[in-house]
Amino acid sequence: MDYETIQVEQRGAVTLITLDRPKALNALNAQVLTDLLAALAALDADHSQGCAVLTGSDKAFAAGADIKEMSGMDFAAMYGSDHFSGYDRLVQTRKPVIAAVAGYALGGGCELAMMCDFILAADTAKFGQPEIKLAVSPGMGGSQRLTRAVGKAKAMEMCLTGRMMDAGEAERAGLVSRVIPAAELIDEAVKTAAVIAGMAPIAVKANKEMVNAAFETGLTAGVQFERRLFHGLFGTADQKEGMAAFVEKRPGNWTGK
Ligand code: CO8
Repeated sequence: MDYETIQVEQRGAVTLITLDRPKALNALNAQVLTDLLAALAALDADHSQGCAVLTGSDKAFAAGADIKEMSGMDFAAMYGSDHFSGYDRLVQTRKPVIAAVAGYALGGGCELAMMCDFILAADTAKFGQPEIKLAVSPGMGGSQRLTRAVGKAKAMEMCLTGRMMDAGEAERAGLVSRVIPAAELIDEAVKTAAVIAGMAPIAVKANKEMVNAAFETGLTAGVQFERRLFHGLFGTADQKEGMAAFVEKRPGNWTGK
């Protein structure tokens, strides 16, 4: 399939999606959303693919929502079209998506990275919610996801001042899982995605769903949800295979059933 604003490449069982609007530092316009939704729907539908990596360029993962596209819009246009609400569908992707962030991840770019299942950051990465400088605010979940990721103090400071966090600070604050030298970012992200793609597919979906549930539920309900999904995995052929393979000291051979 051809896309206008992204490049999609399959590397084994890993789908590598690269934002491709270099002249606008990968600013997110309506077409990017359309392309991303199509690429992630294709990922979910393709049994040969187990995990995606979403990345940008060396200079920018994405420098935010497209300010030029938004600047002329009024309340009726924004509210009437529920502008960018399609990103809610993006987070419903059932296979894991890893954000591999180098350079700027600002505004909607930071929010897009946080919609992924986890973030691997190059040592050049810079995260920020600078919308306040434009007299607006995060609008794709940043005020909520950043606060859950790094806590109120840092999230509030970043949203109110627009200051950026470098990769080291982002790792210490829990926004990213690991910092990687920029030159190795894509290879390391694809390697990590390949590890995930090599796991039993139903178990991958269940693990993703239960970790995400921690954001939506209280502890007792979350633990209960986890336990029920754990019980459910004992209804899969891959659970039998996985435990037999352990006992027989061999790799598991997954059927996705
Ligand atoms: N939108 C559109 N174009 C952009 C954007 C953007 N967010 N960011 C950069 N560009 C363009 C520039 O206009 C410039 O284009 P041109 O060459 O035609 O002038 C080109 O990219 C290169 O940018 P710079 O010359 O500015 O590059 P610098 O290296 O000097 O600076 C920065 C890099 C610091 C990243 C700078 O470009 C910048 O500050 N960009 C804007 C960052 C920002 O404010 N992001 C937040 C945008 S608002 C947002 O994301 C809201 C999200 C919620 C939306 C929800 C809707 C419901």
